[in-house]
Formats: sequence, structure tokens, C-alpha cells
Amino acid sequence: FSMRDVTLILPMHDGRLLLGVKKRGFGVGKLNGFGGKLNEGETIVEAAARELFEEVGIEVFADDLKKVAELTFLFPHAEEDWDQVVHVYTVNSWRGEPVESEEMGCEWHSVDEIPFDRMWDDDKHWLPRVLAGKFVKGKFSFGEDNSTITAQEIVEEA
Ligand code: 8OG
Repeated sequence: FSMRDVTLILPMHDGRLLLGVKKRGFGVGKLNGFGGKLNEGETIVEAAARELFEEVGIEVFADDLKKVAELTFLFPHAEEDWDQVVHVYTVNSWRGEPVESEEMGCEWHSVDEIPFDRMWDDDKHWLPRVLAGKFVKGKFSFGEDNSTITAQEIVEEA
């Protein structure tokens, strides 16, 4: 058994972060970056670029994706296949204008005023460090409600 790899991409421009509002699926209603599971045969960065285009209509070069975090999420009270490793990237150049899709709305937020109350519970722990330019490696366990953090470990940061 090996954990599923998932992507999360944070487009940034001029001190602002583009966040999606998920309209369906896992994490519906929450503000988040863009991304999802890998398709068969895809690399992680290929999947990241595809998800960005599908969810918000912007096109990036793989080389412009900068890996900023690797986060392990454990859900001991859910099905085993909820556990996953999220590979997080920032990107600051792309082609096209962000557009809403069927799956995602989108909103710009200043990096100084990120609405953590509308995001996943773990984000307030790792995202500020990423926005401060750090690489974060972390592990988070969720409780019975599968949305509140019960244990966390930032295992590496440089
Ligand atoms: O395709 P799927 O719906 O599984 O994609 C889930 C997206 O949500 C993917 O981009 C990874 C991201 N994601 C989680 N858990 C968490 C989390 O705890 N915090 C943040 N910020 N993103 C998460 O799956």
C-alpha cells in the first residue's frame, strides 16, 4: 500500500494569491489552491499543469512550477484511501486569464489577508511558512470529523 499523490497549485501575482472555491467533491465550499489526483501515466508536474488549466483556465510551463511543500494527510477515521501526499507548488507566470469553471470559482486574496477560516484546518499551519518563502514538509492527522487536526508535525523546513 502506498499513499496516493495529489497536486495543489498556488498561483501568485503581485502579493496576491489566486484561490479556488470548490463547487463539488472533496472539500466542497472551501477555499483552496487548484489540483487533484494524477491521471494514468502522468508525472506530478504534468498533472499540476493540467489541473490548473482545467480548473481555472491558465496555462503554465512545468519549469515554472516551484515546489514549496510536501504534506502528508492521514485520516485514521476514514477509509484508507483518504490518506494522501499533497505536492504543493507555487507559480508566478502563466498564459491566459483565470476563469471560473464548473468545478471551481476563483478569488484573489492578498498574502497578508488569507481567509484561513474558509480553508482547510491545516492550511493556517503551513501556508504562512510557504508565503514566507520556506519549503515545508509536514504531516497532519485528522480527527473523527475528518476535518479538524488532531496531530501535526512539521518535519522539515529550510
Ligand atoms: O481531486 P480531489 O478532489 O481529491 O482534490 C483535492 C484537492 O484538495 C487537491 O488539490 C489537494 C487538496 N487538498 C486535500 N487536502 C487538503 C488540505 O488539507 N489542505 C489543502 N490546502 N488542500 C488539500 O486533498
